[in-house]
Amino acid sequence: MTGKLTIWTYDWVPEGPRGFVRDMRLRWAAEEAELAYDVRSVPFEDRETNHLEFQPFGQVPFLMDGNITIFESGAGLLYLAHKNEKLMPRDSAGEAETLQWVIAALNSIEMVTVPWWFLKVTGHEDRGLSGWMDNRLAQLEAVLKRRDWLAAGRFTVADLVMADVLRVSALRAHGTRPATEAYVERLTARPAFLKAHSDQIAHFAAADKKRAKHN
Ligand SMILES: N[C@@H](CCC(=O)N[C@@H](CS)C(=O)NCC(=O)O)C(=O)O
Repeated sequence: MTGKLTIWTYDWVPEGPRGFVRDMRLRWAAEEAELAYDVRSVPFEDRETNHLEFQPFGQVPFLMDGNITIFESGAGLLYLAHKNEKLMPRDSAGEAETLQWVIAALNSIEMVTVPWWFLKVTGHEDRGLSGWMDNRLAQLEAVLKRRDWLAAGRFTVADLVMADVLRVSALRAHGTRPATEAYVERLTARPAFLKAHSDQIAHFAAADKKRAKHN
């Protein structure tokens, strides 16, 4: 499919998650690959029921490309990676490396960092999660000590999603991992990240203004 992509996010979110809502991943990838896109919104209120035909968990983001709709930010990233070589190399070895690190970011790192963060903010008992997470992050630190990029010796969508998982402030403040910190800093200094980030902040700031007018 060609033509303009549509990245869907919420029409508004509270201050806390701004800059971290996962449409960031799709915006960032589209910016890196110079793919044309629009951003559209579903209401944050009643999110659990109001767009289940596109995202069965009532979450964002999801992506539309012509008559194709795809949910899960990781799936959206891989879909975009197939459109543009800047996000994933075209040789089989490079593609395999990219795929494995995208899944590792989501299924080995984020699967522990998100619950860890959630227990921390809700004040619930850790139940050993910190030890599990610290071990994973130390293993990743050892990898990042040896190389600048996760896959294929170059920037790929695997770095994009891994950096997005790792850039959460509470995580960066927890422990000392110099190679990981340098990696996150380097990735989040990329112009495509900065553009995606400021666009997301502007999207929710515009929503504040609209709300203020209506109240
Ligand atoms: N695994 C999903 C997670 C999506 C997700 O957690 N989205 C958040 C925003 S970043 C959301 O919609 N939260 C509202 C909710 O869960 O009700 C993905 O990566 O797309």
